[in-house]
Amino acid sequence: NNSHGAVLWFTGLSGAGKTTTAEAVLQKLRERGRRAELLDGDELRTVICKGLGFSMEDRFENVRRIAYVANLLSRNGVDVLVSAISPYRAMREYAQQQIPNFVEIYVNCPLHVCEMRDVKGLYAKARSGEIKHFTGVSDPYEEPLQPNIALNTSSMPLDENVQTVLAYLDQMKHR
Ligand code: GGZ
Repeated sequence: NNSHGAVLWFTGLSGAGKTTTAEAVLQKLRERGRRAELLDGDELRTVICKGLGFSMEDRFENVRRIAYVANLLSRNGVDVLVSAISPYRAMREYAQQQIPNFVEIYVNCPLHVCEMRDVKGLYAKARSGEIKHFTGVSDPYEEPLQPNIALNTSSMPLDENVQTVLAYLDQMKHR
């Protein structure tokens, strides 16, 4: 459908750079005059996903709500950038099935690099056991097997990753 926006679904570990990359792409899209919105898992957990935890069930519910909103926006021509760990393949497949123009973007970054960055100090808390079920430490992350785009934030600069995403969007049909 020509009037649909794309849904760029950024998946990866905490601290891998999903939100940073998505924000940079968002800015570029807006500069190009596109209507675009970012749905950030961490942020939505303070509003429409408030009260959800990190069990498998709650993570699925989180993704289900995000996919629902992404769908509403994208069918109205808005490009949607989603930043959520979305650690299970099944939940990403669910989102893909719900959403036309779904683009899976694997924001890859080795665990030890995420852990070294530890921007919010969450990995330290996960290692000490203060936070349980922490993705990559004490909870699973199922890597995408066939992502539409694979980025690496430890070996590639932000600018280059942004260009990779924009180039992919440019070659998408029906946009
Ligand atoms: C993973 C956690 C956890 C646990 C709190 N596991 O990097 P952040 O801090 O800013 O973003 C992470 C966010 C994860 O929310 P998502 O909505 O993206 O997750 S999911 O898609 O799995 O539903 C992280 C923080 O919350 N955080 N506890 N146990 N990340």
